[in-house]
Amino acid sequence: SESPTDGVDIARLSTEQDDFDARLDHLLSWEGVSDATIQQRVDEILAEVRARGDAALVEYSNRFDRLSVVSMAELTLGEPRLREAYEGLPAQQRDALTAAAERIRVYHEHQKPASWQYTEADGTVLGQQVTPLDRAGIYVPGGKAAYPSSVLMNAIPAHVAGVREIVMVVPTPDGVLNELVLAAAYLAGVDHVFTLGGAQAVAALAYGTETVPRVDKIVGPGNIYVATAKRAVFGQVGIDMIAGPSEILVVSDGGTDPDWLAMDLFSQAEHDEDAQAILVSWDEAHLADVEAAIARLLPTLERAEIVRESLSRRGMLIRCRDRDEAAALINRIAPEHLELSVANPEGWLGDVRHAGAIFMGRYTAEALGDYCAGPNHVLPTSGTARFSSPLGVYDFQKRSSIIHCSAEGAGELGKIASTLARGESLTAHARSAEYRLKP
Ligand code: HSO
Ligand code: ZN
Repeated sequence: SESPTDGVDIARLSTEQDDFDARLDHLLSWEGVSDATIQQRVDEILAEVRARGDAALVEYSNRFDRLSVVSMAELTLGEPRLREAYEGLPAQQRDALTAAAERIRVYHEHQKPASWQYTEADGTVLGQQVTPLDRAGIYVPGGKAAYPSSVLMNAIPAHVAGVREIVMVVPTPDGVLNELVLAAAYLAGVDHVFTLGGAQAVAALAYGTETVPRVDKIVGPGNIYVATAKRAVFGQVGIDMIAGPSEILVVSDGGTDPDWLAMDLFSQAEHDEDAQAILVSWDEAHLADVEAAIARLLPTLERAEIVRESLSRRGMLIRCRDRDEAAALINRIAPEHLELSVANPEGWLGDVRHAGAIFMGRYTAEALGDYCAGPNHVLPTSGTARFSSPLGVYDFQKRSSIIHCSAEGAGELGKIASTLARGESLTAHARSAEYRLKP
């Protein structure tokens, strides 16, 4: 029963409909475009940057960002320039950015894992040592999608993890710098910024050039060229997840102001036309109230056209039978953002197995988490919350195993190892272990 409301054609679903599963799956599915031409162009750019370094970067930047620079020096911003951007911000922006950065830092400090070890009776010590990456690269998109908040969310966990050098790349189409992005980089502890974008920026970070240092891992969102380039250099360097469009699933028990819920759905939908906003409730009258609020408030939005498009492409208002059915839907959808707009959200936590971030109660708008609550806003999308986690300090660290055998321990382990090694016909292994057996 689709019910167009003043040009907002948001799908109405009920779990009682025969075709509910098919409709839900259809609206959830999202295919990232990946075509052979893009792949080929990206491969060519990667090869050029790898072979010709800075010269290729200068050429591509002039071509794709309509610049006219002659050397990488003109595409390099050092710490003083970042500080200048920070200091030049209007006080209110500067204070808000600083407060957000501090809250994000404190939250991520709690994520720092400890190294550990234990000692066995014979004195053998076993453990795990956690160490940061030497260098991380952060890709920041240009233009409309250049979010200073995302600079904080990507760079602060790297900084907290103890990464020695954080390199950021951001394209400057037509030479336009985004001061808020530079200020965020300053606050987040970014060491240098190169005004590069696209596949060429990814190539520079992955392979290194005369000017751009090679990094160990590349994180941050980007367009299809960036995503394709990241996939291609994976293995040479680490990468984060390739994010799909942003999504929100709101569960309401009927007790939240419909205007609040409509605006929460809009806040996701305004990101882009493929973003997904879903509301689930067992209260039919409440769903109708939210639908009316959507129709009334949508025309008041700055980004009304994007929101209208995204709600009609992939939005849903779902009526379910009861609370348990709502909980089952959460786990089936495994949303990037889950808002539990209910009276007793703690009572739900035990039932939520798959969600990137869980916003508890009527007051916790997703927008607060997007900017400043503290947790990361880089989250698993498209159902990948089934197996992955928010970006965090752990993404900028690795673990080394520690093994320190006592003489006695080497004797005990040597017997086991030599037996297993002979079973594998690896006699040098066996003899290496046997040398250390007690006579
Ligand atoms: N909701 C976005 C993050 C963001 N929102 C940035 C505003 N700025 C992806 O989860
Ligand atoms: Zn957002």
